[in-house]
Amino acid sequence: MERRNWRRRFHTVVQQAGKNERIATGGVMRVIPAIDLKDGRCVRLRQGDMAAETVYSEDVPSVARRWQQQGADLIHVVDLNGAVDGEPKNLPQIEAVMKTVSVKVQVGGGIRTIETVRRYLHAGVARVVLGTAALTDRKFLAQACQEFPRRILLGLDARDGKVAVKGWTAVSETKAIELLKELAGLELGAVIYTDIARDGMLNGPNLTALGEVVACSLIPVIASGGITRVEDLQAVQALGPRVEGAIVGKALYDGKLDYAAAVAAIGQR
Ligand code: AMZ
Repeated sequence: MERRNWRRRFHTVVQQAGKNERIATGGVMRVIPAIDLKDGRCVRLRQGDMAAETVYSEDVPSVARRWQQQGADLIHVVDLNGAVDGEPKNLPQIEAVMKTVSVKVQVGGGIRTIETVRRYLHAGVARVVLGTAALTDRKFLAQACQEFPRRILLGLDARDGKVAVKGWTAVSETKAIELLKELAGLELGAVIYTDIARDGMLNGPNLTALGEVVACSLIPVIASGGITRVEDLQAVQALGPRVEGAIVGKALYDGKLDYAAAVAAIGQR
C-alpha cells in the first residue's frame, strides 16, 4: 500500500501528443545512494573497471542502514559480479540489506531471466534494473514489463553514446538514445542513464547527454555517473521535471557530498 502511494506521489500520467506519459511532479527529485557490490563487499569502481576498486565496507547492511538513517528513501544496489557473469552473485548481501532497511531498494546487475526478476520483486525489492537484457533479449524485457508494470527500470549505460553491456566489458553498436526510443512502448518505470566515462571520477555528470535523454524520454529519468557537488545535483534537476532522481556513489562515500546538504539543496521532501 505504502509503495503504491509512493509511486502515485512520484508520477502523474499526462496526455501529451496522444501518448500517456509519466512525469515526476512537484519538482521532486531524489538523491539515491548507490551500493555497488563486488565479492560480497561494498565498493566503488572507476569508470566501471572491475580492477580499479576501492573497498568501502565489508558490512553491507550497515552501509544501507547508514543511508536510511541519513534520510534516503530509496537505495540503488548493483551486483557487479552479477552484471559481468550474467546471474546474481551477491544475493546474500542483497537479502541482508532487505532485512535491515525499511526504505525502498532497487537492484540491478545480472538480471537476465524472468525467474530472477520474480525472485527479487517477490522478496520485497521495489524495482529491478535491466541493462544487458534490455539490449539483447527484447522478449524477456517486454514480458517483465508486462508482468511488473513500472517496476522494471531501463539501465542505459553509455560509453561514447553507445550501449555498454555485461558489466561494461563490452560495447555494442547501438546508440543509447536509439535504444531508449525503440523501447518507448514498454511500461518501464524509469530510465537510469549512466555515462561510463564519468562514473566514479568525481568530475561532474555529462549534462549534454543527460539533456538529450530527458528530451527523448517518455518515462522518468534518473541521472548517474560523476555527480559530485551540490551544483551538479542542481544542474541535473534543472533539466526538468522528468528527472526523478540522481544516483550518487563515490562522492557520498568519499565525503565530498553530504547527504543532508544534497537533499537540502534540491528541496527533496
Ligand atoms: O560498474 C560497472 N562495471 C557496472 C555497473 N555499475 N556494470 C553494470 N553496472 C550496472 C548498471 C545497471 O544498473 O549500471 O548493472 C546494471 C545492469 O546490469 P545488467 O546485468 O542488467 O547488464
